[in-house]
Parts: sequence; structure tokens; C-alpha cells
Amino acid sequence: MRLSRSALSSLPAVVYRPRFDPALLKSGILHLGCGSFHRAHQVAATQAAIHHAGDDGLRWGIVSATMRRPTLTDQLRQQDNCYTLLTREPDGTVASVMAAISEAVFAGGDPGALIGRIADPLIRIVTLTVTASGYHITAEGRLDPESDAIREDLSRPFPHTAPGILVAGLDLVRQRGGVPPVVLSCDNVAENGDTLRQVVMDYAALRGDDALSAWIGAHVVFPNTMVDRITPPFQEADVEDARRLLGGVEDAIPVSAEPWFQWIIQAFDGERPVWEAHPGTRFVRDVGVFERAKLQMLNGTHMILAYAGGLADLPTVAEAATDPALGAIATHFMRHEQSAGVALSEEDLDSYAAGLMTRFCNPGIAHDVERIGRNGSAKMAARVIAPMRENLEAGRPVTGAVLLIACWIRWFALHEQEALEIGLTDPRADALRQICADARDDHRAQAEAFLAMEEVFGPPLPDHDGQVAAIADMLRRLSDGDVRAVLREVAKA
Ligand code: CS2
Repeated sequence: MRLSRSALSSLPAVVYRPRFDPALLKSGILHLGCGSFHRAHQVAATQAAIHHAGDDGLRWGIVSATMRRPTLTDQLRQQDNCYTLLTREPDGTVASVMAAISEAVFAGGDPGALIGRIADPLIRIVTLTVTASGYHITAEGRLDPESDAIREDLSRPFPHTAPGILVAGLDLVRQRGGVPPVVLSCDNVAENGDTLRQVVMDYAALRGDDALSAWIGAHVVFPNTMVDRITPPFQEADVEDARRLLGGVEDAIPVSAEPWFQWIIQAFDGERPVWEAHPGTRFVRDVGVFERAKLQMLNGTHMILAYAGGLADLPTVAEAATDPALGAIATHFMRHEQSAGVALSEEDLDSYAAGLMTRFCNPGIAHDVERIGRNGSAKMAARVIAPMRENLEAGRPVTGAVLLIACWIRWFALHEQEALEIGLTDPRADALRQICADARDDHRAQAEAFLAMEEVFGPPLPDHDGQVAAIADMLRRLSDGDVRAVLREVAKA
């Protein structure tokens, strides 16, 4: 039997499932980016909120849209939008069935319909998980007018990028004199709400509509949020695990996640689900400290594990984090470099860092470093360069950041020589590979040209030449020999 609404009553009693009839859901939220993270995070919190509110909660069904994945939305529809969340504890897996998605929509073929939906008066909240690269921002957090996707978007009848879709939808709301939905970014972007507001306003202005840009700035609320749950991509084994835990009921699209769940949302006026019914969700006045701690200490450390792990033949985060040398480097980097500017007590920083390393080592989470390494050019500024700059200004060492950047450059250099054994995905991949081709074997020239990309690294770093020299030296060491030996030396130093 395939998982669906009618199969819910056949599930083993221990399996958590919706305590409402999913057929009665109305759509009150529109989501852009129906991927694994959304299904493991926001949908779980929305389901808890619906449970909490009883019948009144039924208006918070989610229209979950994707521009890229028709197969996933097809499969969701075949299962009445029900799927299994597999919570991977270090010593076992727990299955929960999710059913808070009211409509699964592939919008790639018809972005106009999706845009129309943003202006539906019943949609009170538009949420997004389109990843950092989906914002098309410069290191300063402004819309990058040179981005190929944005340029292409402006020449099309209907936009395909998230900023373009939001602008077109909000334009419709304005033309109809409606009340705009709250736009809630759930991406790992620094000051995600403020940044999204700026990007959307920039996009409207780039379309030549300054009045719309000003209207958005004045009337649309973009709360900041911090989201956190490690969600590895789908693996075939997930299907088998779901079948076993669901007592033989088949689910083609389960999603795995770690037990940890955190969602910190800047309080906003307006109707919303009682998301705080889900443990780990909080509404606060200022998200800043949570966001900085997470972006720098979790996401930044993920990057060093990914780029160094990828070169040292440690293919998953858990293997990279449990490697004695790289694990020690990551622990030190997280606690002593990446905590720069995070306004928490020393004690809180210690326990947050210890908790993160335990999460990274969770053997139930199969998270490939190749995945975490994607789109580094869009992640570098907020996650790595901000604390690095602060450390340099305070005269503190930046050994980990230098290693991280050198490893990242090395991925492109090896890729350019067709010698990188894992995949490389980045919105600026062509330009970065070209730098490596032009400066083949000249490590200084490579480091200099990478760091000169202000849209990635921002303005020159303090003692910029010193940083270029340190990165070039690390590139030389990484290319000379055994990467694991280099990691052991760095760990000892
Ligand atoms: C990861 C994140 O791919 C990445 O950039 O660092 O997806 C990370 O797993 C999540 O932010 C955890 O909440």
C-alpha cells in the first residue's frame, strides 16, 4: 500500500501522524522551494501548529512550490501530499508522517500561475527556502544586476527567480489594492528578511518601477529568521527505512533529518500559525545573535569540514568531523575564530560549540561534503569573511579561515585540471575555474585573483597582501603533497 490519506489509519500505532483530516486543509501559506529542508522543518512546525489550534489551524495549509523539481511534486500529489520524516537519532530512527502541505505545485512551466497565487487574499504568508544562491546577492547584500539569472529574468514575460517572482506577485497585490502577505525568508542568509527586502526592492527598481520598490519597502513585512536542522539529501535507503517503520506502507519521498530543530523568528504583526507549538521555535525581538552564532559556527564550520574533507578523502561530514586532525581543526576554528562577534557568554559559546560538534558526528546523518561545498561563493561573505575580518581587525589569528579559503580555491584548481574527485557546483564556477586556468600553478596569482572578487569576499581585508601570501602558502602546501599530513601539521600548530 502506498502512503496517502487513506493509508493513515493503517500505520502502526507508534507512528506520529496528522491528527486532522488533510482533505480539510485550506491554503494560507505559499512556499517557494519545496525541497528537503522545507519538508523537514517548516512543514513539521506547521503541522504542530495545526494540531495546537484545532479546526482554526486548518487554514494554514501550505502551497509548496518548486521551479525545478516536477518529479517531487508529482510524487507528493500521488501520496495526497503525505510523506515520512525520518528523524535520525545517533542510535536509531523515528518515523513521523507529515501532511501539512495542501498543494504541491511545479511552477517551472507556468510561473504566471504562481505569481497570481501570491496575490490570493487567503495567502497571508509567503515563505522561502531557495538557498543563499537563490537571492543573487553581492557580498554587500544587494541584488547583483550582473547575475545571469537576473538578466535573463528581466527579458522574459514571467520571471523565474525568487526575487522576480516575489516582485511580480507583490505588484499584483498593489495593483488590486490588496493587503500584502508577510514574506518570511527561511534561508541561511545573513539578516535574511532585511536582505530579501533589499533584493526585492532592488529588483523592482531594476525593472524600472521605483514606485513599486518604494511601496514594497513601506508596506511589506520581511521578518528575519534563523533556521536550523541538518537535513541530508534523499538516499535510496530512506525508502527502505520508511517502509519498515510504516509497517509495510510505501513512501517514495521520505525525508531524513537530525533530531535538533531550531526556528527563531522575528516577531511580526499579522495572522500566523502558532509555530511555537513546535519545540525549538521561538518568536523574539532580535534574531541577530542566534543568526550569527548559527551562520558562523555551524555553517562556516561545515564549510571547512567540506572543503578540507573533500581534499582529504573524507566524503561525509561525520567522517570529516571524526577525523582526529580535521575534527580538532574544526573544533578550534568554530570556538575561537567563528565565534567572533557572537554576543554570547564564554560558557554559552562552549556549550553551543560542543553541541554542534556532536551533531556533526551523528553517524545516522549521511551528509556528503560535496553537498555542503556547493555554492561556496554565495556563502563565503557572511559565514567566513565576516568573522575573519573581525579577527584580523582585533589582531587575532585566522589560521582556520586561511585553510578554508585555500581548500576552496584548490577545489576549483583541481576541477579545472579534471582532477577533483567530487562534483563542484557554484553560481560563479566558470569565472573561478578561469582564474585557476589563467594562473595555473601560480598559487599567489590564484589567491590574489580570488580575493580580488569583491562580490564574493567584499572589500580588501585588513593586511590584504598578508592574507594573500598566507593563502598562497597554504595552496602550495596542499598541492605539494599529502593533504592529511598538512591537516595534521595545522592541527598541531
Ligand atoms: C549547510 C546547511 O549546506 C550547507 O550550507 O551548512 O545546509 C546546514 O546543514 C543547515 O543550515 C543546518 O541547519
